[in-house]
Amino acid sequence: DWTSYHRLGDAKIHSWLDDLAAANPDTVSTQVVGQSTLGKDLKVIRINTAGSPHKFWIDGGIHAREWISPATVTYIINELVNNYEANQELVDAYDWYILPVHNPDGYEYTFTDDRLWRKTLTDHDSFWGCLGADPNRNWDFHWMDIGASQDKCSEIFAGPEPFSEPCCSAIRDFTTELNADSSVLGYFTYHSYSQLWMSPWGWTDALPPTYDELTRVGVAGMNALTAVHGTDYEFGTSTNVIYAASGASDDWAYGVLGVPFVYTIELRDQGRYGFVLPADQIIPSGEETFAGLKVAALEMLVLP
Ligand code: 0X9
Ligand code: ZN
Repeated sequence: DWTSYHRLGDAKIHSWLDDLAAANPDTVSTQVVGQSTLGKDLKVIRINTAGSPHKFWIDGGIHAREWISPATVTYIINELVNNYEANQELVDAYDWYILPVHNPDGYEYTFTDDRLWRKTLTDHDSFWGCLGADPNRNWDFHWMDIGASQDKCSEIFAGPEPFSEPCCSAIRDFTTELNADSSVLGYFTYHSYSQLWMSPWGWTDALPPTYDELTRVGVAGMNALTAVHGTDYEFGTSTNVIYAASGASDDWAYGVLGVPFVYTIELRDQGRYGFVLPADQIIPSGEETFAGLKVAALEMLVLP
């Protein structure tokens, strides 16, 4: 349910995904697309109701402490699978691939050890004993250009080299295979917090080549999101609305993978609770985020 935040194992997120697949054997399946550093599964759920040629990638939980992200992504999955009648046009329009917890080691660590942990838990032999790398600085596109660090104790440690983090290289490989025929239209990655709907680029303040299209679809989605509960969002490129930071998954998905509609969405709130967002905001966040996704995803299919 969406009244509290859930762990990964033991009848929690992963087994819920498997239960959805078991209950909908013709349309829903799960697959383990790799393992984290500590051997936890990277579990992707696929929802394919109508054999659409257009694929859609969604991930959450790349940063461990951003609990509203996996919670909102599982809410989205539930809408797509268990509320099919109400959302049929959207569900049928894509072949969906959704990873609720991109950084499972870090996510579990925020329950057991450190609520505000951000990074992975890979041991990079830090002199000071610091663990992990920032999985959103580890992608091989302008890696370490800006807004990233080589200090192993930094919250934005980019890793010793690009794709040092197994949770990043596994998703690189999986999405590259998915997009071998250029069929992935959307790559949405959910973070928190700040209430921002961001397009590439995040490594430069220059606008990406298709910024007009990214804006048309992104602003349509954002307005639909705001319409649900009046939650204010801002649209723009990552560099222009927060800060320049390179080596993130969004710029890689747009610049290397070549997916046309790539967004990083920073969910609730604007800092009152920050990462420690009360669980009673999960459902409203899910409702509005799903409404935004729905409009954006359908808008993506409309030729400009
Ligand atoms: O810094 C990040 O990785 C993201 N913000 S967060 O507070 N969730 O850590 C923003 C990433 C935006 N994209 C790029 N800078 N490319
Ligand atoms: Zn984040």
